[in-house]
Amino acid sequence: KDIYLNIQESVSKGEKLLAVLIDPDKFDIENAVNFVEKLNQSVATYIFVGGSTVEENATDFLVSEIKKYTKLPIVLFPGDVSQITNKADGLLFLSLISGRNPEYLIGKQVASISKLKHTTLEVIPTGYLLIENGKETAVQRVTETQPMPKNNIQNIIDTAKAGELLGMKLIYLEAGSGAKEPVNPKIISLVKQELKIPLIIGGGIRNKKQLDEAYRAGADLVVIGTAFEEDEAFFKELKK
Ligand code: 1GP
Repeated sequence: KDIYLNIQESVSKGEKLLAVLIDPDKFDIENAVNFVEKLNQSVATYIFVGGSTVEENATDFLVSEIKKYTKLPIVLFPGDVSQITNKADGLLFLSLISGRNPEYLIGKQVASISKLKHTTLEVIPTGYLLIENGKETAVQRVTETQPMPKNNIQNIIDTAKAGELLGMKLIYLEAGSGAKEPVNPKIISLVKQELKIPLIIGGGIRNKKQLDEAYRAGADLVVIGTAFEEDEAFFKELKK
């Protein structure tokens, strides 16, 4: 299991990475073969699985299904402890450092340990920052935290840097699933300049132009969910 090592290697070569996010709550399991087939043919390098509100056991079932059809690493991006399953390869061990809700800073993490102990998942400590995007998102609602105002860029930079200095291995700037606007390229580039660790960007990226903008600004890995959920033709736009 060397998901993190591979991310670091790609970053050092200047390669750009793409994760397709599958939300077990929205995914049509009947369509799994077809969806994963398209995913395999695309430029995607990772499959992330997670959501803000997912039914108990739905993640476990979904991961074992998609595992049958792909060799791509499956990384959990959990909204809750119940979404941890040993069937995946890795786990983003998230702390919502943009917010001040202790549950999502450290509470859920403590609660996950008894479950994590029984897995062989590669655990990747990740500083997670929710950035204002123009409308309320599920992350904001579920975690009861405010997104960071997008015009206070210094605060975003300092928060990301604090995450790095606390020992986190990845920083994830999140606009929220289905965001009106993705994280502004200017914010991406200023945060990237300050960081030594890889930078993930997600939320509201719906076309190739926005994807390329995020990469150009300094995103190492981009996460896209909604655009694939809404139209699988988006895979074609991103052909290998
Ligand atoms: C959400 O960053 C991810 O947590 C992806 O967002 O669904 O808007 O692509 P989208």
